[in-house]
Amino acid sequence: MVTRDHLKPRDCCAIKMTTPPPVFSSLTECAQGSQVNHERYKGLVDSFQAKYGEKPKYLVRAPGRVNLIGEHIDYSGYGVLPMALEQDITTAFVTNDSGEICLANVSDSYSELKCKVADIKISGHNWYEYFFCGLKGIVEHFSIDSPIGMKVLLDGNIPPSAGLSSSSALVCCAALATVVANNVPSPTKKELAEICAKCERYIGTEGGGMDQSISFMAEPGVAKMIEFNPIRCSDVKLPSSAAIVVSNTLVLANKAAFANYNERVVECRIAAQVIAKKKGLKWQDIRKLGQLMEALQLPLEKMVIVVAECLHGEAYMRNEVCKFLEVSDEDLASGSMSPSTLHMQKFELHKRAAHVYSESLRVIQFKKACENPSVTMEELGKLMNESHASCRDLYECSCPELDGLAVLCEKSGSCGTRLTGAGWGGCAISLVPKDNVDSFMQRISESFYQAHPVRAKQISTSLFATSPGGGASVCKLE
Ligand code: NG1
Repeated sequence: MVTRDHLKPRDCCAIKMTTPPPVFSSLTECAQGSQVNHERYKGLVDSFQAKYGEKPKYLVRAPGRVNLIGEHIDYSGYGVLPMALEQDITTAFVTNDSGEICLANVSDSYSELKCKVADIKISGHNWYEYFFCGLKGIVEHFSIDSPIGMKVLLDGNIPPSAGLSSSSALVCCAALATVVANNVPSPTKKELAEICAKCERYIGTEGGGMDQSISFMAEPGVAKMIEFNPIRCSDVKLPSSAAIVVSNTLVLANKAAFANYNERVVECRIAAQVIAKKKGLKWQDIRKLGQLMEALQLPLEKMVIVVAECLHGEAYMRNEVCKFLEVSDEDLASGSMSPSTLHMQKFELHKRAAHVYSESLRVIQFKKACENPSVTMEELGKLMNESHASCRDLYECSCPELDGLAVLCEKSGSCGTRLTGAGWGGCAISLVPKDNVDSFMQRISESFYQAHPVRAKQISTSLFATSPGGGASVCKLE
């Protein structure tokens, strides 16, 4: 039986979380062995000088991530298992006392911006608003009265809208740069992760905190099991013979542009409330499926059964939910829904809750399997395949391209393949024996990318093997 008490954080990880992100003094240290990043950082310093006519004082980087298993469960309060990528968002900057922020990107496809830090507004989904989220989060959290002015140049190599968390990397990078620029006394990785998980919600998505946590807490060579309320983590090491290969469908997964993500958050909340009422709990106090489990004091395996007992398999119509909870339509909207989901007329409560509890169980099984020295790749791959099937059938956050790619990956030698991140496009990850990575990638290259002219052009950034990278850091330049 698995209860939440089995998930006490490892002491060493708990200590590391209470340290601030590392500060390096050279680009080489900052690149942590990545030749690609080293070259990028040098290029960024040169571009900064060419643009602003002075050398940057600092470089701050924050990585993207893949999630190995545990999709769409962080916002229900359950642990997830991500690892950081080598790809990151990096910002070079100097400070001044203008009170203004000049924000530019090395890529011409992103517009420049100059405004008073005090005047920043987060209303739409412009790229720089993710930077503003991080900046505003720090300014508000530390009650900084007159935030310092900054000239900033950004460079990123995380494919955007691909489920690899480029948006959170930008938020985390901006937050850490704001901390350094304003001399905020050493916030810890944990504190920064909490602030960034909150402030990215200014954009309008009700995320759970996985992406910001791994961006700060990642360490080279290990994936992390991250748990919430409060945020904590422990190391998970994949078998030494295992490699992770990322393949991007190139179907853009821009969750801020659609309500799908927040709709799932609302369905999970209402599912928890309906079950709570059925079980005689004060349902108004329950907001998350994780909270419901705690209130019922049951293990995850039992929660899967509770879902089947308490919720019917059809979608619940809005008036049916109101009637059952004995609330008016307005009260349901204001108490359980969110501004971008007010249009919802039906709710898939059974499917969503069944996914959350079974996926949470798979995360724990995956972690335990990794701790077993005789674990097989097939065992881990099976959990990943089951996770993908659950995302596809119960959570309905896959898409035909991801499903098709998963089938190709299986035929090409993957032990397990699943979508990673929010889904509805973006990337799949595959667990592949290290010895077979080249042949696996060759097959996917031929069957998925070369056969398609648009995909073929982007293959070099879309299909790659990866291993766990380090977390956000600062580089102090002279
Ligand atoms: P991405 O893949 O970055 O859209 C989102 C959420 C995560 C998590 C996953 C699904 C944000 C910033 N990120 O990730 O918290 O819920 O979806 O597992 O909202």
